[in-house]
Amino acid sequence: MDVKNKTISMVNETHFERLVIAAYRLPFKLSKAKKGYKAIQNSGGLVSAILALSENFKNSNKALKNSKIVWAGIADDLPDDVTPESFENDKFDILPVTIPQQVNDLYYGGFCNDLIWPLFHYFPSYAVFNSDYFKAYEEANLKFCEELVKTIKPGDFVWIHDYQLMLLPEMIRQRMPDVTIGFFLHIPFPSFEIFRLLPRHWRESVVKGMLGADLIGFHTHDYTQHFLKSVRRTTGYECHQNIIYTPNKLVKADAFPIGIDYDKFHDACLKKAVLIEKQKIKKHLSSQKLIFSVDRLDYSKGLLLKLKGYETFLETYPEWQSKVVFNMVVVPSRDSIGRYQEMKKEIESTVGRINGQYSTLAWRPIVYQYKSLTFNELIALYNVSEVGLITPLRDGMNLVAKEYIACQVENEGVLILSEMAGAAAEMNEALIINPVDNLEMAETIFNALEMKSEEKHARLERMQNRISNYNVFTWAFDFFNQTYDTKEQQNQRNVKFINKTISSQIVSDYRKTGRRILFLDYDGTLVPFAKYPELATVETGTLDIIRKLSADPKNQVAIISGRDKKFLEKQFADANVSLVAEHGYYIKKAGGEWEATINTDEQWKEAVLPIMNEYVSRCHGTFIEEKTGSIAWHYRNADSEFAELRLHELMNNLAEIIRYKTDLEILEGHKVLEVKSGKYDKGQAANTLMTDQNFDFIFAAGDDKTDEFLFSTLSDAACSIRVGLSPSFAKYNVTDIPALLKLLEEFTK
Ligand code: GDG
Repeated sequence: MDVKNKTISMVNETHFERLVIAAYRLPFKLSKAKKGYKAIQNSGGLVSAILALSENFKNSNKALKNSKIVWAGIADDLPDDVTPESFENDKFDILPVTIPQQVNDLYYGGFCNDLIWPLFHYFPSYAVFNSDYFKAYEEANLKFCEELVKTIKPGDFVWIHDYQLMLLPEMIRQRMPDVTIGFFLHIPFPSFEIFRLLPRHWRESVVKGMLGADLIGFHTHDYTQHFLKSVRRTTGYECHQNIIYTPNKLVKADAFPIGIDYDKFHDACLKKAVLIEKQKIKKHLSSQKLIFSVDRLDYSKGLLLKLKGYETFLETYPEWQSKVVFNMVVVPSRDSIGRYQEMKKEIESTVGRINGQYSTLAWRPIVYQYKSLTFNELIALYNVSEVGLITPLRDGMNLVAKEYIACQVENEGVLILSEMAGAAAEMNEALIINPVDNLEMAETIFNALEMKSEEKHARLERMQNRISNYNVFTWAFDFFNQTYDTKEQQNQRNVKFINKTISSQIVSDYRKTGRRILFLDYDGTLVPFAKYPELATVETGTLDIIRKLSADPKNQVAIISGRDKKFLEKQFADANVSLVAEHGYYIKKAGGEWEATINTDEQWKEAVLPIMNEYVSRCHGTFIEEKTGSIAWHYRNADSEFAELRLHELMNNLAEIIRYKTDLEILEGHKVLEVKSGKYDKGQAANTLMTDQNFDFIFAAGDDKTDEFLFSTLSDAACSIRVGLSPSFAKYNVTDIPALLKLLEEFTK
């Protein structure tokens, strides 16, 4: 079984009933038909992957048999009399999205191409910031959303593509919370330093928009990491490895380097029409070697730098003059726009200058073409050229690099590839260069031309193996599969989420029982976090619930916190509750006095305090809270990324200090690092409060790692709840504080 069929047979095991694609442009050309219009799909990689997959889904999946793939997008030159029904295509249901010209100019021409494109390709000085752009971007995404929600059904897989639709996942999610959504970004996701140039509201909307998806795909690990960092910095959501814990669900971000339809390119080299094209090219070349490049006209492609590198090569290695031809194809794009027009002029004058300087009667060093090639011409050029010169300044992936490798049927080509292309992450065996370094480019062209066949073969074979294995089908399959894996993870987590049935069960258990104890953590559980700890005071409504619970003679309520005695006493002055302060160092039974659970020698503080103080000066916005049995370093108000870095350093430093003081431990809470004696914790405090008593209902709620001591100490019969999405020993999770308070309020009714 070939790779394509193997992949497809794996895909058959996935479970969706219909595929709905949304991408800015519809990959169809319209031609007048008897009734309405015939829509002919273009031959791009994505379309062929989707087509091949859908053909095979249909053979094995009953639901898919009668369903066509839906493709939503904007149609170029849409005639006025066109309606969705008038598109004829036997494989796709086409959903044309229409956006008024004026809005589209601001949306596509403006926000997408004058802002996101330059910014995400590291050309911030080309980025245009215009508030009308963002409004149009929202409007256009909404237009897509409105069209799509009319069509989307449960069981559909919605796959949204690229930077033109970054708000769409969340817009659909708002209207259809359970639908499966994947989002794939085809361009780079830049480092946070670049991303943060977007106005705050725009960048928050972009990040939250993308997080509406279940899975977010990028071409490389680096782009994924950049995105995760931007999520942390713009939203503060917790991220562990590639999982982002948003308030409602977990979302996965990962690298899926897009592949090509390898066989299509490889096999095309042997087709008759391509052989004819090859003959034509060879006739012009005599014995000269051919260097080839094809790029869309764009500043991200580094076209002038490529010419500079080639010129340096001619200058440095004069022995190669007359023996090599560089065929530079530039595909027309956006050339009605000033910047592109200028770039084109500059390229053409540079080509003219180099040709003027080096040409002879019999030889022209550069054959420049400003046009699109036919597929057969492209394949022939890939196949015939000794060197593929692919040197973008920035590129999400660059499929040309992969296609060039696939077309090396005789294994005689060498790929020179910019390290700034996403493809470089997968293609180590190419000759990797920095496109701004013209000396390196010149030397690399020389090395490529001089390379021995064995080395060429060895390099090509490795790349061909990789690219033929992880092709466009495997890529799409991997994406679908990972999305369902993520859904599975969400579901597993949902099992722990308290839904109506579970909540009624807990309330009914509560009501049936007569000796109950309730352990409630304070910060992040009963009270939201504030900028400074003293500002996080308990609200009247919450206090009412606690009072009512503690007034019930069947209940013992214990507030179990890392806070100090004084603070807790003040917050719960008139409630009949037990208090546990400093994670269990002090316990005060309801109506009783404070008691210390241990006697610690506090000399250790002398060693720890100066280190923590040092980190207060080294990390702006952090502060120290000193308690009887512990010292805490709070970093909630510091720059989160920087604080994370300092946190690890501080932990290492502290670990050194307390290595010989085995009774001390380092405790990580919510944006706080605490050093305390390891002889007590919330779990032990809870046990103390339950000593010699039999409870038939044990309840515990908390929100951070310190509460895990409590959860893990309780018996299986206990009902424990972690506030938030983080993994936990607790039996259940609730999304947030209001959800917990709602349950506690139910107890009081
Ligand atoms: C985005 C990202 C990422 C080019 N000239 C001709 C021609 N082509 C075909 C090539 C190739 C495609 O166009 C260009 O490849 P890119 O990789 O640049 O793809 P884009 O869609 O433009 O760009 C990019 C990609 O998405 C995929 O995720 O790699 O980084 O910017 O397939 O063969 N085809 C023909 N004549 C030409 O003159 N027939």
